[in-house]
Amino acid sequence: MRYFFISVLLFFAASAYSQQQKINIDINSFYKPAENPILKADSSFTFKDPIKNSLVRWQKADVFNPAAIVKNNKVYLLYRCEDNPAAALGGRTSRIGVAESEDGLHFKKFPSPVLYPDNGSFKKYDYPGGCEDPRIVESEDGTYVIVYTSWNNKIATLSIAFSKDLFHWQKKGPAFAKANNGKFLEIWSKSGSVITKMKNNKVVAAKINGKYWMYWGERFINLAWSNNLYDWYPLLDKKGELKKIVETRSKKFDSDLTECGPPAIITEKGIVLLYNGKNSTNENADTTLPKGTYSVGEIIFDASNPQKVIERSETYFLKPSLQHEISGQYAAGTTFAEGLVFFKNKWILYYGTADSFVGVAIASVNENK
Ligand SMILES: *[C@@H]1O[C@H](CO)[C@@H](O)[C@H](O)[C@H]1NC(C)=O
Ligand SMILES: CC(=O)N[C@H]1CO[C@H](CO)[C@@H](O)[C@@H]1O
Repeated sequence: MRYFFISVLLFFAASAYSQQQKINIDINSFYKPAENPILKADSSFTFKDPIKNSLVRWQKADVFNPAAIVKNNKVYLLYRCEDNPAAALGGRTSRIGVAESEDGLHFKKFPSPVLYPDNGSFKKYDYPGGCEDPRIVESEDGTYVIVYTSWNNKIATLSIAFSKDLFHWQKKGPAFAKANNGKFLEIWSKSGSVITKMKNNKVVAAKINGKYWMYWGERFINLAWSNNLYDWYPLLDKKGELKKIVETRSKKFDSDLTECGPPAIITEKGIVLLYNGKNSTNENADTTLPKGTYSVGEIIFDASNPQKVIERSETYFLKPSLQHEISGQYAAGTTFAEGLVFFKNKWILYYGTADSFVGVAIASVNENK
């Protein structure tokens, strides 16, 4: 009897939540807890590289730029790891590892990487540079989708992988392989932020007007659509060029780049995209930030028209301030957001710091708003 009542209550709580979908993110309430940084490099982790056929210390150099997702009431990070501290930039391979947490702050790492360059048809895209900068979403049928950068030390290629369990990944190849007869296969592509929604208290990929959508890009923000979450088609302007949905702004934190952050999410205000603005390194820069700094801002798009900007933050809400955020592999200072979860009634934002560590910021949800 008691069990029955509890089940009914849970059922009503869950169904009310899915219908209302009343979620909001108050970007100005994010703070950095004392646990920072939450992941560090570790040279004790080894793995037999299938291409070199030898043991590598796959996270000896740096760990950063994490994707984040909630599964079975735990937070999982899929984070980028670089292997060789001695190698200059370009001489390292990135692989993606998994870490698990009960509280969103203290993580246990799993021993082997789960996404990495291997022999086979995708090696030409991701070797020797590796698999970088993942973002992750779940589809309504429970498939996990990673959007990541394949890096062959020549060109960055936005790529897709699927998994049912977060550990075994099937590479699907370049996101734009089929679009316009392969025209966008040769271009520099990065940073895909698939639009999601909250359903039954879970964040899942959303369809708008019958299609999935993804903001992507580094220099400016473009949009792409898909029917299956792996073949993506970029939006084009009248000239047939990539359509610029959002561009950089002179004298602001995003004067050099507007690079997509974690998966976008539909809230009461519209589609919220958190993005990484890079300050210019010339006279165009925001003078309140060091040259080349990466900080995080917000854009809100119309929930029924993902091309239409409703609101854009004038300045950053998160910037490098802690010692490990302003010194490291990328010394200009970086808080580079890629993972956002709703967990135990808080928004938790995971970011890379100076291409060296994983950091975290938390925003509590005000129930009375
Ligand atoms: C992958 O290819 C390399 C070089 O061709 C070879 O040495 C290695 O044994 C291959 N690895 C596997 C697992 O087949
Ligand atoms: C605080 C700071 O260093 N701001 C710099 C931002 O970038 C511009 C352009 O490089 C510099 O002039 C500012 O000094």
